[in-house]
Amino acid sequence: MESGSNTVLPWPGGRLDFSGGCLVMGILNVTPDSFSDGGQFLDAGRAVAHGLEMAAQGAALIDVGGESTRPGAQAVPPAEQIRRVIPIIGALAEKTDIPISIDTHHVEVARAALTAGASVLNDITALSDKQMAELAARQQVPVVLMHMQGTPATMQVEPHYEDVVAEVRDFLLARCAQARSFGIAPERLFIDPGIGFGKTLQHNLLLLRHLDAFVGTGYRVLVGPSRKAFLGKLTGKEKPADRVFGTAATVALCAAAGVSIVRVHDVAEMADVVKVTNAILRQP
Ligand code: HH2
Repeated sequence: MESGSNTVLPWPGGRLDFSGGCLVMGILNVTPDSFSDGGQFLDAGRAVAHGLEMAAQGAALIDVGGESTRPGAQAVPPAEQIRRVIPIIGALAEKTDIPISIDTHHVEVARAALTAGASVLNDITALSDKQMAELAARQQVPVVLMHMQGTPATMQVEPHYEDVVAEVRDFLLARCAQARSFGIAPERLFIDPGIGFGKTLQHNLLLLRHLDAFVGTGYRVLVGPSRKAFLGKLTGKEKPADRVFGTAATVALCAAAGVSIVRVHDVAEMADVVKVTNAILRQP
């Protein structure tokens, strides 16, 4: 399978240009309890301003979510997610041209978000709900398929794999095959190893060490290492906001490995990291 990772990806309602290398996705969590930016963007005005700020800082797309999926997080009903995210997606879609993705595994939320102006689905359950697959196929929008062992409530309780890289890759390939059977075009599929989702420190390191196993599938790859707990374990930085340099190391590695999108909180900083890494690898 060849997704044409060096090319432009157009779809109804959006377009991403991968010809310069890795792109940055800015995170906008409209939640009271996200592990890093919880409570910062519950106010709609602040959320929209932050989204526009990330666009100005070099984000190629913005990922809006209304439910924290940090370890131990409680599920948020779809109606509450809709109440949180839809006004923000609507306002952002009016004010910026960059694609907006919706971070949800609930089809009701995804449907409302696409109607409000989002045009990418980011599903941490990799289309476990077939209605989500039908929606993506019908609307011809790109979809991020992420791997998770367990659920956010339980995933960090003794995660276990025989061979984490092979198991995560095979899971994602199976979900891609399923997505294609619903009629989703392969170039619109992004695979994501799900850093921190049912993974120990060692599992996360192995996945990041072997990104070639994911890039080599031919599907475009998205990775979300930003400020996560494994970086705190390695650096001793307890506060997520202090993990920017740790994040930068992983982002440079992702860009060098051929990852198409990195999902990050610190857009200005990571846009520079990606720019320099892309230039070293690609400019004549
Ligand atoms: N990580 C988080 C949420 N959504 N989506 C994808 N595709 N990949 C990821 O790695 C990923 C994701 C968790 O990070 P964050 O949104 O910052 O925190 P929280 O879930 O607490 O809102």
